[in-house]
Amino acid sequence: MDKHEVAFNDLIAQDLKIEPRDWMPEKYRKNLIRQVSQHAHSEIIGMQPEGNWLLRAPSLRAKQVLLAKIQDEAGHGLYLYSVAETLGISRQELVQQLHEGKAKYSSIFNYPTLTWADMGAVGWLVDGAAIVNQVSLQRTSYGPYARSMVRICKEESFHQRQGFEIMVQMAKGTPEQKEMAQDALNRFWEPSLMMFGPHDADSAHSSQSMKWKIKRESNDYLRQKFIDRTVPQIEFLGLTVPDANCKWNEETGHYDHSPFNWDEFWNVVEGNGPCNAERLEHHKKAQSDNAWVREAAYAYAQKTDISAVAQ
Ligand code: FAQ
Repeated sequence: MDKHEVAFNDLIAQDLKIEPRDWMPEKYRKNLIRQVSQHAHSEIIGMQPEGNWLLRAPSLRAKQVLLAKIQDEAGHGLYLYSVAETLGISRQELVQQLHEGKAKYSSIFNYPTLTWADMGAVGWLVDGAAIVNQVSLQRTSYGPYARSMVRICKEESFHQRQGFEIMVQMAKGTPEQKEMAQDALNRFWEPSLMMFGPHDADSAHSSQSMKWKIKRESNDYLRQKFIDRTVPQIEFLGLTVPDANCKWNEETGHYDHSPFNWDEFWNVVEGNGPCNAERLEHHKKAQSDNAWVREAAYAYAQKTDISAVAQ
């Protein structure tokens, strides 16, 4: 082991942060780019299912709140692309990997948002699941990633509350509204649990990522934490958990649940979910329609000699 590797291992062992100028193993760098870019793409692609409801929000207040939330997600994507750039990859390459299907984004965003109650379910469940995962990532070993998570978690917490507020309004509203809330929960429950990734036994990256402290908790641990925290909220709403086997287990101190449909998960991850093609096409079109903005910014930067501008 050379002295660089010893110093790197030492920083990890002491729970200190690895910073962009520190030496790091090539596999650590590549694995981080993979995870952070997947995270960034998720934030950006994740704007689409909610953007679908912006022009149909039921009040001006609801529209303002949803708009602010979606703009936050754009900000999260930008912080995370910047984190990935500190690892020596350009924004252009990251977007190209997404378009070529080499980089993934969260499976959850490949499901359609069919009713206004889905805006409640997305904020409450999807942002709720994202928070459980991201709170643990505040302690990730890569400094810029850990620091970006602090602000992101604060904002996700507002998103979770805005979603829960919609769910309360719907679940305590008319019978039809309550039915819509239940239907949204039914459709988003299992896909939200799958955001945490495959079972630990099938998680290709977990073992190495945990050793390097890129990941601080396992997929199954975080998924169970989310279930335990969310089932009482479902009960508060007067809704039914869409899983007959989801019952409190005195012995384990956790809620049991049915086995998940992993075939569906892998099918969506491999690009065959209900909205995969639509999401990617929309992103490619936006990228090409807006090319002139990047070109103009680049031309302006060259004229004014701002050498640090991203291409
Ligand atoms: N979807 O070995 P593992 C949000 C892939 S942010 C698609 O367990 P890892 C905010 C995985 O990439 C949501 N693919 O992987 C918001 C790997 O394939 P690869 C995003 C998945 O990395 C709300 C393979 O399966 N959050 O929602 C998924 O150790 C509302 C094997 O899996 C993050 O990205 C999946 N669900 O653990 C925005 C958090 N799960 O790359 C807008 C950061 C796994 O070898 C609106 N990421 N795969 O080709 C992580 O914590 C981790 O990457 C995990 C997966 C836990 C997601």
